[in-house]
Amino acid sequence: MKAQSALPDERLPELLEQMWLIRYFDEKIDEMFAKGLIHGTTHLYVGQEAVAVGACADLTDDDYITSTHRGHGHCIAKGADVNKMMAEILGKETGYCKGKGGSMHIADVSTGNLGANGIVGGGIPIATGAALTLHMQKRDNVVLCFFGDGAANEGSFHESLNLAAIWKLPVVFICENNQYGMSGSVKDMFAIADIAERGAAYGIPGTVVDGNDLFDVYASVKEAIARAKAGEGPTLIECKTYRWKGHSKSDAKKYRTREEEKEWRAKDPIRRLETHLKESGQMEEGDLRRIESAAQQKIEDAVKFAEESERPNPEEIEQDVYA
Ligand SMILES: Cc1ncc(C[n+]2csc(CCOP(=O)(O)OP(=O)(O)O)c2C)c(N)n1
Repeated sequence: MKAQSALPDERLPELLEQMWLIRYFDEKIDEMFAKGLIHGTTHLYVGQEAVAVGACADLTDDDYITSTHRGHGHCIAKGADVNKMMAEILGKETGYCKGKGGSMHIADVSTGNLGANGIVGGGIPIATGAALTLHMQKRDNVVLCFFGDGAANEGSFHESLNLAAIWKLPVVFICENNQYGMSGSVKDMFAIADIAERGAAYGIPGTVVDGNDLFDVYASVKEAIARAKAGEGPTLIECKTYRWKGHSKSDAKKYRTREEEKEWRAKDPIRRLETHLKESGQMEEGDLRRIESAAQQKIEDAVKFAEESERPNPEEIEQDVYA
C-alpha cells in the first residue's frame, strides 16, 4: 500500500461504526423476514462490509455510486438515513420511495446514491452515463460502480468498460466477488483466475483486493479515484469477499459447504478491523463494544421509527411508480 493512500487513524472509529450499522441492519432484516414482517425478497450484505465502507470513505455528496440488488451496505456507507431505509423495506410512507419500492429500489439522490438495481449488471451502464455527465460538465467528481461477480458476465459490463475506457471517464468499477452468483460458483463461471484480468481487454488497470480488509479496499479505491480525477480514466477493482447469508430469502445454500462458510467467517472484516485497533493500541475492548452497541441501538431505533410510521395511502398507489 502506498503511504499517501493509507487510511488516517482518526477515521477508524467512524468507519467501524458504519460497518457495524450495516451488519446490524441486515441481521435485523433477516430476523424480521423470518418472522414474516417483510414482504417480497431481500439480499443481505453481511460479510462484505469492508468493501462498501472502504470504497465510500472519501466520497462527498457530489460523488455518485450505483448499487446492486444487494444494496443496503452501499446505501449506508454512502450516508443514507437508516430510519428511511428501514421504513422503505417495511413498506411505510416515510421510506425513501414512500414504501412502494422496497429493498431493491432504494435510491438517495441527496447523498449521491443513484440507486439499488434489480437487474444484474443494470447499474454498470448507469454509472458510465453518470461519469460521462461529470466529464462533459468538467466536474471534479467521480462515480463508484458496485456490481457482483455474476454481473461481470453480462454484456452491460463489457460495453460499459469499453466506452468508459475510450472516453477516459471518471468511474471506478468495483466488482464484489463474493464467490457466488445465485448458486453458481465463480470456479464454474469463469475460465480466468481473477475477474480483474478483464481490465486488460479494455486497456485499463485491473487490481485484485482483499475485500475483507478495510485498508486494502480503501487504498486501492483511493488510487483509482485519483486516476479518474486526473483524467486517466477508469479502473477495475476486484474485491474478493464472501456473503455469509444465502443469495436471497429462499436459499438453502446446498451449493456450498458449512466448512467453507466457517473459513470465511473467520475472516470477518469487522473483527479484523477491531483486532487492528486493539493491537495498535488505539482502542480497548470497552471502546469497541460501545461503538458496536451504538450501532445496534441506531438499528433498533430505525425499526421503531418504521413500525410507528404509516402505510402509504392506497389512493396514491400509482403515484411515483415508474414501470
Ligand atoms: C439480467 C438479470 N439476470 C438474472 C437475474 C436473476 N438474478 C438476480 S441476482 C442474480 C445473481 C447475481 O450474482 P452477482 O452479480 O455475483 O451478485 P451477488 O448476488 O453475488 O451479490 C441473478 C442471476 C436478474 N435479476 N437480472
